[in-house]
Amino acid sequence: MPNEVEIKKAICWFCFRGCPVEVQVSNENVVKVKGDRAGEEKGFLCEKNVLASLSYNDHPNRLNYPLRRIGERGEGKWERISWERAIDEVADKLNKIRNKYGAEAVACLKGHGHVHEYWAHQRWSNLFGTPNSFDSAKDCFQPQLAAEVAVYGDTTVPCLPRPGVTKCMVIFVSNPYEALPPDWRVFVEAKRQGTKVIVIDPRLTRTAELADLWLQIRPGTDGALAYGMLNVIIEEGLYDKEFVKNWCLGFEAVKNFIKGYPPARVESITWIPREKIIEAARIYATNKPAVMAAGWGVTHSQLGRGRTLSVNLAKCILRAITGNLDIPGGELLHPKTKAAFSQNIHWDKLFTHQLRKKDGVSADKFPIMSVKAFKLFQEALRRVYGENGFPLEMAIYPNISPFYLWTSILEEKPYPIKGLLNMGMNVLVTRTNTRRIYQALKSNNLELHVTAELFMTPSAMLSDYVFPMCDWFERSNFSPPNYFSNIGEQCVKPKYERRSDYDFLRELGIRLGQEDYWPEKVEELYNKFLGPIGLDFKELVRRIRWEGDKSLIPVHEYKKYEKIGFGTFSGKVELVPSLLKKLGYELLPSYKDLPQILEVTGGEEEYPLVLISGGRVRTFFHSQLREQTKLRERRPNPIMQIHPDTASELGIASGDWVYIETPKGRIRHKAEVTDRIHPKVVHAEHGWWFPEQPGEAPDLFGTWESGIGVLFPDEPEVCDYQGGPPMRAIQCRVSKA
Ligand SMILES: Nc1nc2c(c(=O)[nH]1)N[C@H]1C(S)=C(S)[C@@H](COP(=O)(O)OP(=O)(O)OC[C@H]3O[C@@H](n4cnc5c(=O)[nH]c(N)nc54)[C@H](O)[C@@H]3O)O[C@H]1N2
Ligand SMILES: Nc1nc2c(c(=O)[nH]1)N[C@H]1C(S)=C(S)[C@@H](COP(=O)(O)OP(=O)(O)OC[C@H]3O[C@@H](n4cnc5c(=O)[nH]c(N)nc54)[C@H](O)[C@@H]3O)O[C@H]1N2
Ligand code: SF4
Ligand SMILES: [Mo]
Repeated sequence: MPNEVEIKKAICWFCFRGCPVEVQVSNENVVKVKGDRAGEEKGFLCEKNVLASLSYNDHPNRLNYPLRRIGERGEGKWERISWERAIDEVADKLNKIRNKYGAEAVACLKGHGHVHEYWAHQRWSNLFGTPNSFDSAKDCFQPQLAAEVAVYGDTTVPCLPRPGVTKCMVIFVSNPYEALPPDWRVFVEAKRQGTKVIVIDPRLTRTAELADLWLQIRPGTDGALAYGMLNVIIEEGLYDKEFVKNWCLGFEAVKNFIKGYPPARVESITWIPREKIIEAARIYATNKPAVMAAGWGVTHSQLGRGRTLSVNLAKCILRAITGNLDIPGGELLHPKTKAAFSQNIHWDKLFTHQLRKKDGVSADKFPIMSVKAFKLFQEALRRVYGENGFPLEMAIYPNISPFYLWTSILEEKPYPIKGLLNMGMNVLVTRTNTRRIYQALKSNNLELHVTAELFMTPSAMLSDYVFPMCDWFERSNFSPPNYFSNIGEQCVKPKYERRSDYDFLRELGIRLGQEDYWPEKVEELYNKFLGPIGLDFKELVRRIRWEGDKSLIPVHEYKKYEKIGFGTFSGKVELVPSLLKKLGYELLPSYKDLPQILEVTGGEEEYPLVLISGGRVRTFFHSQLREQTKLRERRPNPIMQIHPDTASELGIASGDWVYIETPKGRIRHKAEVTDRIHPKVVHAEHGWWFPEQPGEAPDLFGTWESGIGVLFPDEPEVCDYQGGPPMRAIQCRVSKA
């Protein structure tokens, strides 16, 4: 007799976009996955889902039981132990570290693989008492959000164009065709309905093909371009004078500063012809409403504190002075949810314990990550949003600079870090300066390294304990503050001995004195936080997913600032934000920090090409999915793109293996010779490791062979203003392998 098929309404988490899906389940097995046509994605699924859904949940490489290391760290010798025992041992060791060195001697890593429960990890580290957490958000949206919150006390990112309404979109450092597959059609439709498109990218991507104006920029100079656009807009009087007069502070300072960035100078910095800079500025300023869509890579594409701050602030200034803030078809300020529980679910007022204790290891070097900054932000936002009304954790929660994390392990300065709890961050592959990370993870100074993972990754290989985690089929989904779109049901029971991140953290937490904070079922917590809107989780799933009830989605209220002001100290848009000034940042930084940076990244004579990395491909999500055969068949090898002129000078043809080299190391990729890239720039994919290769150290599944992190620096000089390292725009040299 055939088994009955049940349908579950879940959320795909093969990437952080979280598309709604209908999963057919039979006998606790996933038998079919379809896009949910009721969602705004209209049933769209990308190739990750289509080609990996059925092979994922019971893939032979999945981790199924807790493991304890028996050989040397990295030797690949493990024994299976029971959950009880593994958790008891880990809790005991964490406790010993806390008693001996203080809670801050344990650092928590939070990867991008499990965004739906990221709040639980933050909750755990707050309760344990450590300010040392390192989250993947640091590399992408966090620095932008922090700048926005400092300038207008709110965030717009990520804004999509509104077809038929938005007249212009500027895409800085982004390729939504690959990175946001379900939203791509919105970009295409907007263009069809007349939105002018400006794309800034050293590569002619699918997104750049859509452009009316494509600016082939020199990597790492987007801030200078934005300054140049400001120069034209202000000199030609194309800004929104009413808005500037009524709502902006600091305009005169910007106006004076920006005189130093005329198009001719900006051309020499950015390689973009001055006419195009002028044209871009005019198109943007005169086609309102306009959005700067997507673009998370903008920070890690620039080198150093000054440049990262300038690009993020200049984008905020452009949005504001052109009067595009919070108008229909423009830059929507963060859509507010009815119940402002987002911050509560993370902090639950617990962080206040931590506020009285030690700062994170990099807080004095990158003051925006300090407790002082947290308090300042809270103070500025309080007037507009109330006590806990703003999801501040998105923008600035304490997040340490990885350089100081690794050196705190290796050199015990500014104080020792002795334990690492890694929840799904494949550090060895997705971070920079792999050699330093490897040394830190191998070091005897590190007394405990625990990893919670779905697969035995290169990073998990260097752990003392590995815990097997659930995938998205095996748990429910709820992602504040987007609970209207990202809510989904559990489809199957966890297989083998896998558990959800929540259950793992809970088990560990209750052994460490956190028993009051982790109810048995995660849904109980959801219900608690949903209280203010008078619904529970089951009801919410039913109403939103099964009944398509849109009435719960708050209607956006435009220009609310006219009633309550902006969430800054002054209540105005602070073009030169007082908050960052109070933290000692140089505002409106100029483009002067290059020589100091070159010491770390290598000079142009020895390393003549500019390396960019990590442009997204639809097939993979960062370091994930390399074990999925059908996806791997589409992209079996790491690819480096190079221009035909440059390739022929170097004797390189498409399909050749090539070495890419920087002062930090050498890796090899396969060449793709293409005129879609600037002749002085090469682009290499990120996230590569080879699950089919030997995993024991030092091989670590081919980490050293093709992992892009081997090439990139992590030193504070090149880090962004929050302490995150660059992942693009360094010098390199290329040769045939
Ligand atoms: N050179 C270069 N490097 C980059 C970038 C770049 O552009 N260029 N981009 C950077 C950016 S923006 C980001 S966000 C980072 C992402 O870097 P990471 O956060 O490391 O991201 P992933 O490789 O997606 O995921 C890490 C691990 O999470 C595991 N995982 C998946 N689901 C779960 C779960 O539910 N629970 C747990 N515990 N684990 C899970 C996966 O198996 C995977 O091994 O990479 C950065 N690295
Ligand atoms: N399929 C897939 N989708 C993803 C991800 C994934 O791993 N796979 N990761 C997700 C995550 S965490 C993030 S943060 C987003 C990021 O996604 P996006 O915001 O789209 O950004 P990226 O894909 O990082 O980079 C986009 C473009 O920036 C260009 N670029 C490189 N350096 C520079 C520079 O200095 N200046 C300019 N102007 N352009 C430059 C590259 O050529 C590339 O085409 O994607 C998300 N979506
Ligand atoms: S874009 Fe693809 S991988 Fe990402 S959530 Fe949607 S279907 Fe899943
Ligand atoms: Mo990211």
